Amino acid sequence: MNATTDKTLYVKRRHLLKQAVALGLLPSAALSAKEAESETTGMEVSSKSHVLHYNNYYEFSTNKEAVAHLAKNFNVQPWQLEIVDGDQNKKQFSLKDIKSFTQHNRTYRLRCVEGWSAVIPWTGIQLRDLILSIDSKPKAKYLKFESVFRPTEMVGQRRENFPWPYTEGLRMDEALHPLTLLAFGMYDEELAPQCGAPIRLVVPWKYGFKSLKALTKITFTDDQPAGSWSQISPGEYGFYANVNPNVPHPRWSQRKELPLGQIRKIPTLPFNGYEKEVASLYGDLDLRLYF
Ligand SMILES: Nc1nc2c(c(=O)[nH]1)N[C@H]1C(S)=C(S)[C@@H](COP(=O)(O)O)O[C@H]1N2
Ligand SMILES: [Mo]
Repeated sequence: MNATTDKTLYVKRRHLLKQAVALGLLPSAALSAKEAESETTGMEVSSKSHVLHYNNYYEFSTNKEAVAHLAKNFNVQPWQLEIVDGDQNKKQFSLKDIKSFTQHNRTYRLRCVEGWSAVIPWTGIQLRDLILSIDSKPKAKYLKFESVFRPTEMVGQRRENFPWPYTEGLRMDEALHPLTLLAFGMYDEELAPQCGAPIRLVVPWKYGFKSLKALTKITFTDDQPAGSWSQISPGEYGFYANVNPNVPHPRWSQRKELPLGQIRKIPTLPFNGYEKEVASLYGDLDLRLYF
């Protein structure tokens, strides 16, 4: 075998490996951290300072630039994540328990329904690994996710015009998809408080509001959970919230997005660029009706 063939094979193998990682079929540990960050995605990672200082986190403030400061002293230790699977099965997980599952580094796009976006390198576990450790054949149709309620520490929660705690839901197959993460790190550091420390959900093909921060409770349920935003305004924020440039928000178009730190908008991609991986979850579902 000559050197050229060798190199071609190597490149091919790396390419396949990267594809497998990007699809969530292999842990990104199969690649070096740097490759996992940039090459699997071909996306430019957003600068950390932008991601840390422009946040949606209504528990603290509706002013995105004020969240970092207000969340600075948020107490994340000790932390318990409670998982309720029927009346009989309740389990508590510490952060240490969560971190003991296989860890993954994944760089994902995050697309806020408001029209801005970021590319963030997360560290976390696949939610599926946690779910399947509790119930290897989950029968419930949905999972309901709840954030912490701590109005003494979270000044925004003293406002009563929001249905606290912040709540979201996923269909079980969405929750079990390998792309769905529970993140506890970003940029190779602990998750910042303003970004949802100590644990948050990350569902990269859905609008950012589905990626709930400061997760404390997951409930298995057969009833489709009403997320906080769909409770407030069901005509604007649906249960699915799959990123979709073809379905405008009632008050603005979703065709484009402004990446944090940039001055030019870029086209928004169906399923936020994860169409190949997740479109099959939705089969014939009319995504204009089920937005
Ligand atoms: N608990 C909680 N989770 C939340 C929110 C929130 O207000 N409270 N905002 C959501 C919205 S609208 C977006 S776009 C993302 C923003 O994540 P980031 O600030 O880390 O970029 O978090 C989501 N998760
Ligand atoms: Mo958002």
